[in-house]
Amino acid sequence: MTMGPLFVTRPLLPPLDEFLPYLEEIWNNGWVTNAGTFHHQLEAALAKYLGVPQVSLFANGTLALMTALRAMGASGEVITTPYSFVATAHALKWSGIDPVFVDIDPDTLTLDPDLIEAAITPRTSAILPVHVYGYPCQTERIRALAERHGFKVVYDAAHAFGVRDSGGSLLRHGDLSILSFHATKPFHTFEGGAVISHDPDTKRRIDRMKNFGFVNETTVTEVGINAKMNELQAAFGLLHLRHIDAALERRSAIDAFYRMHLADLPGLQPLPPPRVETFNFGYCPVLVTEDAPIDRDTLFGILRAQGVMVRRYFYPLITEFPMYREHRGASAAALPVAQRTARNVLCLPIYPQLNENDCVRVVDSIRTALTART
Ligand code: T4K
Repeated sequence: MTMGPLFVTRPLLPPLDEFLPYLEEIWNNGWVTNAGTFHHQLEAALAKYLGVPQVSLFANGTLALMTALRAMGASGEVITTPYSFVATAHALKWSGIDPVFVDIDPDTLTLDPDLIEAAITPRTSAILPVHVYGYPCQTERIRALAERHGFKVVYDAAHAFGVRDSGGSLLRHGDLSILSFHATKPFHTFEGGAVISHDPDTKRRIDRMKNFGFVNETTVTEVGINAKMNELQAAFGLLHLRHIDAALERRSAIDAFYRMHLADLPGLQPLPPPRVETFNFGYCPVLVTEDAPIDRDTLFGILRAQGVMVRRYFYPLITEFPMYREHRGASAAALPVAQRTARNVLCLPIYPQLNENDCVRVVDSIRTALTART
């Protein structure tokens, strides 16, 4: 029997006939983009679901991040993490801002607040931490530090859809947060994203910025961009929301299955569960420890050869890409924790459509690879 590939993720696609009524409505009213009905409905539905005051929808997470940084007046240098998807740094660089890299803390794999102070210069304007894999940053320490220095904080919360800590949504932290609704995310709109703000004035400004800066037909008050989410994306988002709780529950069960069946394996260490009230299980990262019988890349090769399409999010580090190598903080010696994590991490397949046999296949492949050599 041949077995197809098990990808690291697959987009959730509800039955097509559930999407058709939305399409019919779009076809009937002829409104496909520029703040249509579904756009407004999804903003309201997401604000309610996420427990946040203001949601501005975007065409994707990268444009949401670029707009958020600009809205906060970020310029000069912004302190950020090397352990993220490259879009985090690209959003800065594309906007003419120099990313300054600081190492991550080994428990949460997020920006280490102890190291931020030493990276500050007169050019620093903001901090851009990432809730990587949905694991919360040390938000209180970052807030205190930013307040002390008068910095803005924009959270790259691309991975943090629906994550809540004891005080509520993780998205309440910082001046702004951004989400990604890319097809690879637990909640997606094919492509998409959002900026989460805390007051109506900021939301209005962000909404203007994503629509060329238009206030009305004849007035443009600032340099804007076209970063709007269209009606097909928004309609799909409304449909996806109807399925999200069941999908997150299934993800949680898969995570628990892996944790249980991989627990006794020498050389493999799942990340400790995050200290949150609600999690989204968007990723399932494990670390191949230094004492493992084979190294991470050997295990990666064996699993991929068997169709278990694990990924090395986030390897290489952003600082290893040529356009970031010379930036402040980018030297390997300054980033020991990020270097070690990028060298050891593997993300296992996790998405609601995985069935029990698929999960057993993932576990068995890893177990065989790691124990065959001991
Ligand atoms: N900040 C952070 C921290 C981020 O992680 C991201 C994006 C952003 C900002 C920017 O947000 P966006 O502008 O993207 O909204 C993926 C995604 O493209 C990217 O959104 C995501 N982070 C990043 C972590 O992962 P790739 O290059 O790994 O995706 P790809 O095409 O290899 O897909 C992974 C697997 O998913 C495939 O092997 C199979 C499956 N897949 C994928 C697609 C696109 C499907 O089954 N169907 C599909 O349509 O970047």
